[in-house]
Amino acid sequence: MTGKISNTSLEQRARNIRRHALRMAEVQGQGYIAQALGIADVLAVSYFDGLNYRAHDPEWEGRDRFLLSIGHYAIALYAALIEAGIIPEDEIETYGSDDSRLPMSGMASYTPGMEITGGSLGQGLSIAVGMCLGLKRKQSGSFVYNLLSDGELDEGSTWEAAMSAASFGLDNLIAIVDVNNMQADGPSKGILNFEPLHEKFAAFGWHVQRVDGNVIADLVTAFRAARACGQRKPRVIICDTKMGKGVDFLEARERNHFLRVEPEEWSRALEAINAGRAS
Ligand SMILES: Cc1ncc(C[n+]2csc(CCOP(=O)(O)OP(=O)(O)O)c2C)c(N)n1
Ligand SMILES: [Mg+2]
Repeated sequence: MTGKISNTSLEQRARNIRRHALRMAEVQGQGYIAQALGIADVLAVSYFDGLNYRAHDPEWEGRDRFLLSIGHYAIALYAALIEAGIIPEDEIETYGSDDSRLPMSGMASYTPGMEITGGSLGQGLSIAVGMCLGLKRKQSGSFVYNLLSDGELDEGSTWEAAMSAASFGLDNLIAIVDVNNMQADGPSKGILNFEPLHEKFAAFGWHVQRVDGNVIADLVTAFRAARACGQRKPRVIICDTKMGKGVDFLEARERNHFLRVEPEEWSRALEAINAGRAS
């Protein structure tokens, strides 16, 4: 809910999101935890300063939609939905198990608050464009947020959607790109160089901001400016994030797209978050 809470409270929310994600990953002993730690600040600002929603009525028509293109980041979104009160905290123990509402890849039909099934990369922005057009036809004031990864920028469909969004003047669309400079096969820029990203989105007709995605105060300013910019343009917030943020030995891992962590390391990771070194 657009609650305008203090940055200190948002930092606490981000720490809680990291804790929930770590506890889920511990259930499986592995997971996409480095991304979750990296994106926790963005999710805290999204769910506690940016989005309008009703925790007890996740399908409320007047809500802002948050689309997760990147199904493998589901662990991060579940952690935010738990912190937001949309998913009960005790479901953490079911993470990734048969019959759980929290499968390892995000599935819209399973989980409250999960708007789309996004595991096939590069589809989210196109879905967001369609939703934005539909909301405009209904004269809704809701915004559609779409969290993409830097790996998704390699998908041509992302750029078709970016061009469409500007062409249709979708000022109800806010894309968030997590630039963690990592993909499944290694550092993103070594695979396909997507820079200069600010200039690319600007050339496509978007309102563009680029921020440190692990600095709450900067995120708050950018998220508020994206809603309020007043131009008839889609908006993008490019967020540079640090994988493993807040847990020094996970930040230091080189190939951290998918992590296995030893049992004793989970408690060390939680201690690092509890000690407040995150954010
Ligand atoms: C269309 C498509 N191609 C390939 C994949 C396999 N895949 C899953 S995650 C991933 C890496 C994508 O990059 P990014 O999300 O930036 O990785 P991360 O930051 O999580 O390391 C790939 C290629 C997929 N899910 N969908
Ligand atoms: Mg990445």
